[in-house]
Amino acid sequence: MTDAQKFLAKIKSSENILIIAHRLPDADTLGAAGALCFYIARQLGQSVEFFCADAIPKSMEFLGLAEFISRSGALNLANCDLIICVDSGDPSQTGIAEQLLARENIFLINIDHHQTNTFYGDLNIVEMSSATAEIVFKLLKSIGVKFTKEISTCLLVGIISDTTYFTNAGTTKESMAIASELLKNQANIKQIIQSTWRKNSPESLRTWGKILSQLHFNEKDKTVTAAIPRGDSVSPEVFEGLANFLTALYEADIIIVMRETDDGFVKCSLRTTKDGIDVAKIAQARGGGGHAKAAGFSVKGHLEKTENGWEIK
Ligand SMILES: [Mn+2]
Repeated sequence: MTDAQKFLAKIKSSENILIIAHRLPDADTLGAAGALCFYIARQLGQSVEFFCADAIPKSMEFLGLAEFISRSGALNLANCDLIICVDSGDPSQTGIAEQLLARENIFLINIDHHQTNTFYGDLNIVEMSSATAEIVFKLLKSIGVKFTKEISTCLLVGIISDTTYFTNAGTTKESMAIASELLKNQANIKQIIQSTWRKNSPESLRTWGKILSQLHFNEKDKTVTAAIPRGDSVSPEVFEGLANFLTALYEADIIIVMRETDDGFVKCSLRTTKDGIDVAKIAQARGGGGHAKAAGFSVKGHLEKTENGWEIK
């Protein structure tokens, strides 16, 4: 049996399926989850619920995941017999690791593309693709799913977002071919561009301006650091968006965007566009994870500006 056949057999033999996106959800985890929810509910007519420990950002509401969120609000794993985690490299990414690890008689399918994935599922469909949405596309295609407009839109937003509009190192001819096939199946590209790219407000650009004006470039080790002190609250989307934007700085080997959180941590997002540099390894050594060209970690501490740039003290 192939993974896709096992995946389909598990879905068909389960009564209550729970799809889980990672915390601080991005377009890939939501798109991959959305495509699975729409397929299971609309084409198989089975019961499916969606869970994310954090709220769906306003910009992603158009995907239509709200209808799959449990009405009771509370998460009770005892009610389900199959869990599918999407785009989560390890259980802690879901925000409910303890409950996942303590589960009994619930089959867990882990669908992900992070190189730091820990293979925590009973079935692990882990591939180094441009996006988890790309893996879900291949899975659904191999079992003959009809790519409706809503499924195609969900998968395309994941691919567009994780490839940063087909510009980063994760972009392949396969991700472009899949995107093209999704467009043929009526994926709503106009809505995707509007929701993910043309969404800046004067307020968010002023925040960017303030952060960019304090940008530090260390010529010796070719790192660029940007910092967002506590009190300058920015959404996770602005934070990741800024890190992606800074990859336009060709002189920098490594881009680091740091943000102080209210609970005494500094969240760091790492990017590189250079061959031979693997930021996932840097993040993993500090308890985080991610991809070779985009990764992140959190450490306890606060930010201080020194003559060497921003430092975590
Ligand atoms: Mn992803």
